[in-house]
Amino acid sequence: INAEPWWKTATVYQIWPASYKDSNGDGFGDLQGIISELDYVKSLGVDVIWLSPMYDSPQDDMGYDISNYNAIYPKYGTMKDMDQLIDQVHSRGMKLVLDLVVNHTSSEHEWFKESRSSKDNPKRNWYIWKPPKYDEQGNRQPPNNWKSCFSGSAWEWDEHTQEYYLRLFAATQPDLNWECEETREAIYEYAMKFWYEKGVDGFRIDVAALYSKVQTFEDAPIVDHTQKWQPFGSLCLNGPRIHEFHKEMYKKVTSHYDVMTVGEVGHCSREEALKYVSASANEMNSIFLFDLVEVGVKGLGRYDFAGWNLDDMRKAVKNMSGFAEGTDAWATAFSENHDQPRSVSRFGTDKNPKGHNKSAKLLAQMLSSLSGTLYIYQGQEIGMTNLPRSWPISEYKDIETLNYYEDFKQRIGDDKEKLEKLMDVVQIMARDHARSPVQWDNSKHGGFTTGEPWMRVNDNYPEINVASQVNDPSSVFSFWQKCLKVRKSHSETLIFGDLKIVDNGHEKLFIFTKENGNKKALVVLNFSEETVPYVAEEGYNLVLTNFDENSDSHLAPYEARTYIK
Ligand code: ISL
Repeated sequence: INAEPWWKTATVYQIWPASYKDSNGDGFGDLQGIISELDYVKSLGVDVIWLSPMYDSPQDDMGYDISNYNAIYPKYGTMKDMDQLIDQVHSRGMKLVLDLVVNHTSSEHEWFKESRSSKDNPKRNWYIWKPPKYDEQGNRQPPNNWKSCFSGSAWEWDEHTQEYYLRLFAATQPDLNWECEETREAIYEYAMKFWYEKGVDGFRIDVAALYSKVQTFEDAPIVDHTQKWQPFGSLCLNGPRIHEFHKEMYKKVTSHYDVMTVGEVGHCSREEALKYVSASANEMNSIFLFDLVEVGVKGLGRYDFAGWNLDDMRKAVKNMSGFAEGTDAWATAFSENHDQPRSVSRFGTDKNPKGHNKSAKLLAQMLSSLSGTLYIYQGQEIGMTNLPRSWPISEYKDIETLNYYEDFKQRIGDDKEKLEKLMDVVQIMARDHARSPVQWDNSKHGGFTTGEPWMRVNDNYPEINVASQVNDPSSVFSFWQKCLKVRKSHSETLIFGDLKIVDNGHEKLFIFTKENGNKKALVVLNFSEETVPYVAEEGYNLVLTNFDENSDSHLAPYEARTYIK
């Protein structure tokens, strides 16, 4: 029998612990809060939960700065709570996947504390240390011009030992040195096997393409002439030993367990992507590519956002859904996560209740028709939206946004108009849009906490919340339930089919087929707020739509239909 592994047809639901549900009134989400909502999660119809970092951490990057892989952040709970969570997820027939963050640790991790203590400490080589350079004026400079993903130089000066350490993200997120075998062994042991032995079912692998740095540590080419620090590009991304490292991780750890791995890879050619995820490569089961979440991003970073059109969407969907076609690799489908704004605000509308309801459903219908393992991010199932434009920068909490804002201010000065323009883009693209607390009901703070929430709840919680949707057959939530059922019952086309775009570049309609043998699905999406003429093809059965009635001659605004033959 050619049985497919369980993770291929699975739908994964991502939980970001700080903002899911607070059980003890301290204003932070926690593990007991998650446990209390497992029946809700199960009722959506998902198979797997991916839990973002719940490890001990100073939380400079919301847990992606880990100070101990084998302990729980106290505000989230204890190891006992974690064991209970694993158990409770399993007893409901679901699986639990954790986040594996091993490109870097927190600077509070014991490994780094030792490493920074002296140049001859045995763990010195576990991180990436380099002596300074000096410019013509004799001023101390970092070893090269690499820019941090969170603005500024990627190197941090350490007074104590008079060297710089590399940190591609925050100053408190030193990069581990994957060149050192002992470091890799420790990662496998503490960050991975420890959790597999506890029964977790896989990992989402953070920045999985960044571990191998080009060892010359040379300057990156200048692509942005207005700035001193330059994107590190291929000097860190998909580096020389990256596939060797992933093969080793697979051989030494992953292959010994019945688990799934999904690597955050982001940007690369199809050829490069297949190296990570072709089954015969024995590296990772699947990867996240950023085509869809970066629709409209035209420059070097997310704030170089230029708006989007349906052509951008078509191209992204084709790249994402189709990248594994005809190979032994596997795709993923997602439009949100904890680093991305809310998709209904970006690709649909949050401006009026009807448009919001219909466009959130249209996006659900599109996403659940794409190939690969499907991912839903907390709150997406009720159509949670971006934060209001009226919120000032002081409501934003994310280090990436705040550093960018400060850096921008330093470069352009306190120019009010330009800062307002930046806020226009922040309101579309910031990571914090995904990070505001889940809106459970219409009580104070959306029922997220009985205390003061660590981050303000979106003002629209009285209108958009779980309680008002779970028993309403016309809600976004109920529609997601339907989508997931239809996806499973037509998996041969929707999950496994090859995607072909058939709309001939229509300005408002996005139409594609998913084909597998003699089975064919036809997905018709009106991405506009207008009525558009459309006559359905003969010989198909309608299996899913976001309207109660469908016309023979046109599609209503944001109408979506899936036909099967
Ligand atoms: O969101 C980004 C900045 O605009 C991305 O570049 C992001 O930093 C990148 O996708 C890596 O993300 C992952 O690693 C980061 C962490 O902050 C993100 O939350 C995580 O998903 C560092 O661990």
